Order: sequence, then structure tokens, then C-alpha cells
Amino acid sequence: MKIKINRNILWAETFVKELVSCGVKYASLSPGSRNTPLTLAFAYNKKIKSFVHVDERSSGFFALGLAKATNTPVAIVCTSGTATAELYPAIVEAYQQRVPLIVCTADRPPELRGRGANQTINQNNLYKNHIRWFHDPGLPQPNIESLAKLKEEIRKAVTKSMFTAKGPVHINFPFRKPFEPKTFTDEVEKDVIDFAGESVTANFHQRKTNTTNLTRKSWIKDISNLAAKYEKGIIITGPGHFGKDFIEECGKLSSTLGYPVFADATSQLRFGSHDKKNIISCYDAFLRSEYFSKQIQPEIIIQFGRTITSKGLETFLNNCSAERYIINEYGDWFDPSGKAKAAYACEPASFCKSLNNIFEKKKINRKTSVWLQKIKDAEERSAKLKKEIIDKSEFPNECRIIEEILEAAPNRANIMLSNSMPVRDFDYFASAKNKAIEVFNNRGASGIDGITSTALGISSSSGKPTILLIGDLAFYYDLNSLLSARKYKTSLTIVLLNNNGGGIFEILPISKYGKIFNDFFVTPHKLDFQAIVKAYGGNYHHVKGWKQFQRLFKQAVNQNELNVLEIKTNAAKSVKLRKTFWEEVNQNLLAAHVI
Ligand SMILES: Cc1ncc(C[n+]2csc(CCOP(=O)(O)OP(=O)(O)O)c2C)c(N)n1
Ligand SMILES: [Mg+2]
Repeated sequence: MKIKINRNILWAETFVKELVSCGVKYASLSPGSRNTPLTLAFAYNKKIKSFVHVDERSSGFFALGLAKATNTPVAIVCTSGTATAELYPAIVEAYQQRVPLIVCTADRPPELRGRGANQTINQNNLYKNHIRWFHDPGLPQPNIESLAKLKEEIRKAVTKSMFTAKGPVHINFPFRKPFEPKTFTDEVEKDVIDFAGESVTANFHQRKTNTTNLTRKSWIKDISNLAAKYEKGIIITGPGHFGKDFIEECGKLSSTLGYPVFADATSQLRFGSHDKKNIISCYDAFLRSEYFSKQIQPEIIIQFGRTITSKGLETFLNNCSAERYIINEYGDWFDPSGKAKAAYACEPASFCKSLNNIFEKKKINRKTSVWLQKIKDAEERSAKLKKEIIDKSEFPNECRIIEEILEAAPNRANIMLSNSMPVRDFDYFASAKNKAIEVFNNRGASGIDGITSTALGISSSSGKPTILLIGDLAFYYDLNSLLSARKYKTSLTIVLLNNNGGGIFEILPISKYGKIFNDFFVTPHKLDFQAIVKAYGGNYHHVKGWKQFQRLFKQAVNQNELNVLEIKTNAAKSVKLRKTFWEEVNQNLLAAHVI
């Protein structure tokens, strides 16, 4: 018996079912006509949670947030034309940070391309410089062979985006009208429909790395020999979503070798209940002291995670002759200084474990080295000064807010840090805490676009209280995202630092250029954020003191609503406060002759 079908619908449904069987749980969609088959297939599939955003740019970043928080591939769907280009910023960020996204763009059929058809652009491998894989399955074909091929390509897409080429992948779907389910294009045998509905439960469990094999690798042996020889070593943990395994093994390695761990505030190592005795969080401040940094000359540096946030550490690495090795799952080269010896592809926890095994056998244990003590001493001095300066600082400023947030944040909260000063200030001022706080950022390409959307995506999939620390321009940039906060009643506490423009530029030499500087760089706007937030149905508070902040913040994070706590700051005053901190650290280290 033959059954009437619409081939586009059958194709799209097969696609979505296969995604679900591969473990995809979330999708972010935007409206349009050409993507009708895909949209319907997602909308009718109850095993996938679909969010709808009018603005594709916001949709892309929202999906990025969903994928970051769940570490699973998230589908994005949009129509043809400029809509596809709106996704580009989020794709770039996902590419740079290796966040798994399955980007699905709808396209015109081949006969309508390149001849002025409406809403038609060249979508062939559109994101080619920032995508891990591209596929165009061609027009839908309602036969078992073509459907089988489609399913295979979907499994490939998910495997690549999650494991073998982790990051965003792009599938461009051409569709020829009609799109609606009841407009039939074909009659097919029942076995075609049955085949389309069957799903192969692919084995997409986390890859297991074989540590015994690793110890046989010559480069692991080389690094272990160097570490056994050198007493002066540093472990750097850059931005990354390191889990328990790594934190434990890295702590053990640090302890065995007597190497301090310079932990970026977005590496997850500053927060949690693990042993933090060798975790150093004030390195940015003490390395800015020329006097101190000149005398700290490590022989070896082992670096995990992406490029570090700290300028002080970056300058130090530029001038440092230590043998530096970069270790991450894909061997990505995170080294703006160009001085690293090598970048090796290895899962960081397995790497540490292999070294720990080697050192256990060799009975190496230098827990209390003079080297480690020197660095810990500088850390203690800097931390003490930091506390003193922050405690006596006047309201408002952009430095103290970091500790205020950490103090008031509930255990197991997420904190998303906007680019520009928030992520930097967090790195300078966040001290280690036992609270299990997970830190997120968009430092892949460091855009100030899509930050709120990303935070909303994180909140929507993590189910944890989520906090966003953001400047006024970045907040303005992504106001469109607030519509989805209202629609989905997303819980998000936004701490908005409003210095009326780009405060970051105050630290640049261009800041001496008066009106031109103000008009072309700072770009003040005098926006009334209260009116804007209210228009989107959010709760708004103008914060006028630290005590009030604590009260409002605690109330907001428990509310399951959109809350914006605005603090009106002065960028120049905050610049002065940061400089005071760095100068006092320098003076203290000079006076103490700690070396
Ligand atoms: C998409 C994008 N456009 C421009 C920039 C350049 N940029 C970096 S920081 C910044 C100003 C950000 O201002 P705000 O969010 O208010 O933070 P503040 O500097 O005041 O801390 C700009 C325009 C960027 N990083 N990304
Ligand atoms: Mg600003």
C-alpha cells in the first residue's frame, strides 16, 4: 500500500529523529518560510526542547550558552539569506572555544541560486573559516537509500561536533516548495516511512582515553624527565571547563612537583571544595611588579586550557625563557607569545595522571620547595593587600563588585562574565572560594555581542542560579535577547556596570585624545536602562550601596526571574583603584626583599 507524503517533511523528520537518537536535546530556531520543514520537525518532536528567537544573532548565542552548559551538541535552525549570516558571530565564538553546535540553514533549490531569486545568497560553506565540517545533503529524496545516507551524515555531524572535530558543524538544507505536511509531493511504500522513523542508537558516550598507552608516548616521557629535573616549574590553567578528574590529578601533580598552579579565574580551579593550597590567584598583580617578575625565572611551564586572561602573565610569558608545553585535547596552539615549545593533543586529566604514575614509580616528591614558598609568599602578600584596598574602597567601583558577587552567590551558581572589563576584573579580584561556582565567558573571540543571549542559554539548560556580570555597551548590544527572557520566564540575575560607554578604553593611550576619544571610542549613550528592562518585563533596581547590593542580589538570585541590578560606575576611578592595587603589591614586594 502506498502512502502520500511531503518529501521535505519526511526528510526533516528523519533528520530530527536521528539527532535525538544521537543525544541532541536542545534546539534554537528562528522563523522563516524556507526552513518550514525543519521547524515543523523540531516543533512536533517532543524529545527535543526547542526555543524560538526572532533574532538569529541572539539565537546563535543562546544555542552557544545551551551547549556550553550541557556540553552536548545543540541544533540551530534558520531560514535562507541574511538570516544565515546573523549566526556567524556565535559560530566564530563556538569555533574558537570548541563548543558543539549543529547549524542548520535552509536554502533555495539549485535552480534558484545565482539568478536573483528572493532571499537567496551563496550559502555554500558560508562559514568556511570557522566551521569544523560542512555538508549539503542535496534536495530531499524519499527513498531508503537517500534517507540512509542522510542519517549517516547526521551521525557524522554529531560525532564530529562532539568528539573528533569538536566545535560547530554546518548542514545546508535545500528545499523545493511545497513545505507543508498536507501538500503531498510523493506516494511511497510503508517501508520508506518505517525506515525514516527508525533510529540507530549510536554510541555517543564520552570517549575514554587510554592512560596506559599515554605513558608510552615519547613526548610524555620527555616532559616527565624535564619536570623531574627542574625544581622551578609553573602549571598554568587557562580558561576551560575542567572537571573533577582534572582538578584532582592536576592538584596531585602540583603537590608532587612543588609547582604552583596559576589558575585563571575562568578555569574552574579557583572555586570548589578541592585542595587549593597551591592555587595562585594573584599572579597577575605580582607579575606586574617588574622587580619580582625578573627574579621569578621558571625552567618549565605546563599550560592547560585556552589563552590566559591576565595581561600580567602574558607579559611575563613574553619575556620568559622557560620550556613551555601546551596540553589540551586537540593540541590547539594557545600561545600569543610564540614562545611555547610544543602543543600536544592530550586529554589534560589523562596527561596529569600519566605523569603522576611516572613520579610515583620514580618516588619523586618535592612538596616543600623554596621555589614554591617564594611564590606562595608573593601570593599571600598580594591577597592581603587586595583585601585591604577593596575593603576600604568607596562605593561604587568596578573592582569590589567581584568579591561582593562571590560573597552573595549561592553554592553551585553559574557566573557568566562579559568581555571588556568584567572578565578582567574577575580575573584580577576573584579569590579562591570553596563554593562550587562555574564560570563562563565568550573569550573565544572576545566579542561584546551576544553576551546576554549566551547567559540566558546557560541558565535555560543548567537549571542552576545564573548570574551575568556585564558592562553597559555589551548589555545594549544584545537587548534583543531580553524578549526570550520574558517569553521563557528565564531566571537570570544581571549585574549591570554602567560607566556610560566603553570604560576599557580608559586604559589605552588613546584616552588622552579628549573629545575624539569620547565620541569615537567611549561612545556614551545615556540610555535609561530602567525603562528598557521594564519594557521587557524584567525587574530593575538601581543599586546605591554595597549593603543594599547584598540584599537585592540575594533576593534576585532566589527569584527565578529576570533581574537587572544596575550600578552606575566611573571608569576612570576604577582604573585608579586597579593601579593602586598593582603599585602597592610592587612596593610591598620591593620592601620585603622577598627574593
Ligand atoms: C562585537 C564587538 N565589537 C567591538 C568590540 C570592541 N570592544 C571591546 S570592549 C568594548 C567596550 C565595551 O564596553 P562595556 O560593555 O560598557 O564594558 P566596559 O569597557 O565599560 O567595561 C568594545 C566596543 C568587541 N570586543 N566586540
Ligand atoms: Mg561600560
